[in-house]
Amino acid sequence: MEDKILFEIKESHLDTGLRGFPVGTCGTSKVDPTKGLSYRGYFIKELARKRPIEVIYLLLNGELPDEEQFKQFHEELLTHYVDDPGLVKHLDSLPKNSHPMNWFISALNYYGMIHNTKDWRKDALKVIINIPTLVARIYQVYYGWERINPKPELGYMENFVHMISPPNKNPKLIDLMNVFDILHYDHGGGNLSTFVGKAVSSGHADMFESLIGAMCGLAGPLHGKANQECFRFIQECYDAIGTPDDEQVIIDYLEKLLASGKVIFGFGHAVLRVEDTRATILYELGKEISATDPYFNLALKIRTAGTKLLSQKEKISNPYPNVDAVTGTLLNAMGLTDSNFYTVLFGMSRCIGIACQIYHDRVTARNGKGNPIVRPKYIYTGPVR
Ligand code: NMX
Ligand code: MLT
Repeated sequence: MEDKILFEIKESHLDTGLRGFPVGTCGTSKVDPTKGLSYRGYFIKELARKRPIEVIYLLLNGELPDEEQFKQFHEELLTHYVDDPGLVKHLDSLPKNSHPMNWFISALNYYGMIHNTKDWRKDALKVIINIPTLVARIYQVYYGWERINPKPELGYMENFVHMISPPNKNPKLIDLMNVFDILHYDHGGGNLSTFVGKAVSSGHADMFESLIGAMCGLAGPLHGKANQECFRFIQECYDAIGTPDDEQVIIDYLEKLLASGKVIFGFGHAVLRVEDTRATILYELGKEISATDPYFNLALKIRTAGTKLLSQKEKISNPYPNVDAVTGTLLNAMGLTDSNFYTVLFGMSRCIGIACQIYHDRVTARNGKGNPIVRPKYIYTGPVR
C-alpha cells in the first residue's frame, strides 16, 4: 500500500504549536475549517438537541442507539454510579479561596484513587456516569449550597440540575445544560486538553490520571478558561458602554482593548475559519431562552462588531466567534452567575469525549495493540561543545 506524504515540515513550522501537523488518527470527531464540528460523521447541529446519553453512545460505539440500545446502555452506566460520601469530605478539606478548576482536578484525583479499575472501558463508563454528580458536589461544597442528594433516575443532566441550587435558578437551565453538555464533548484529537489526555494515557497512566493532565490543559485562558474570561470581558464591556445601537461604539471599545495588547476572548480559532457551529447553536438557543438578558444582547452585538474589527487585522487567521463567545452569558442568565465555575462545566463535558478517545486509543487502535507512547522530537537549539 502507498505510504502517502501527509505534511511537509519546514523550519518555520517549529514555532507554530504543532498547528496542523497530523500526529495520529481520531475516529470520534472531526473539525472541518469551514463546516465545523462533527461526531462520527454527524454534524453537531444534527446532534445538539438529542439526549446526552444518545450522543455519548454514538461517541463510544460509532452509531446512534435505538430505544432498546439506549435503555441497555443507560442501565449499564447506572451499574457504575457511585455517589461517594468520601468525595464530599475531601471537598470539605479544600481551600475555599482556590479556583474551582483546581477543585475539579483534585476531585478527579480523589475519585481515581478510590474508584479506578485500570480497565479502560469500565473507567470510561465510570467517568461518563459519575462526572455530573462529582461536579454538582463541587458546586454544593464550594458555594455552601444545600447538599441535595442525587436522583439519577431523573435523567443525565436532569440529575445534575436537580443537585445544584443557585439562588436564582432559571427553570430553563436544563435546556441549556443538555445542549451545552453535548457541544463540549469532543473537538478532534488535537485540541490542547484532548491531546494532553491522549498523550498521558499513551504512557499507560490510568484513565483518571490522563484526564487530570487533560484538565490542567483545559484550565488555560487561551483554551477552556476562555469561557470564564469571555464572560468577564462582556461584563466589563457592558459596564463601559452598555448595549449601544451604534456598532462603531463597540468597535472602538474593542479596538482599544486590542491596542492595549489584550485578547478578544471568544474569538479566533486554530482550525476553524468560519463562525464556530457550536457558537451558532448557542446564539440561537439564547434567543429562545434568554432573549431579554442584557449581557446576551451585548454578546449578540459583539458577534458582528467583533468579527468586523478582527477581519481587518491581517495577523488574525479567524475573526469569528468560537464556542466560548456566548456560553458565559447564557449560564449567567440561567442563574449560574459565578464565571469562575464555567471552565469546570466545560471540563465536565470534555472529560467524556476524552475518555471515549482514550478508550479507543488504548483498546481498539492498531488491532487492539493500542497506540504507542507519544514521543515527538524537539530540535535542540542549545550550545554544542
Ligand atoms: N484576540 C486578539 N488577538 C488574537 C485573537 C483574539 N481573539 N485571535 C488571534 N489573535 C492573535 C494571536 O494572539 C496571534 O498573535 P501573535 O502573532 O502576536 O502571537 C495572531 O493573532 C495569530 O493567531 P491565529 O493564528 O489567528 O490564532 P492561533 O491559532 O495562534 O490561536 C486562539 C487560536 C484560539 C488561541 C486565539 O484565537 C485566541 O487567543 N483567541 C482568544 C481566546 C479564546 O477565545 N480561546 C478559546 C478557544 C476555544 N476553546 O474553547 O478552547
Ligand atoms: C475546543 O473545543 O477544544 C476548542 O475549540 C479548541 C480547539 O479545538 O483547539
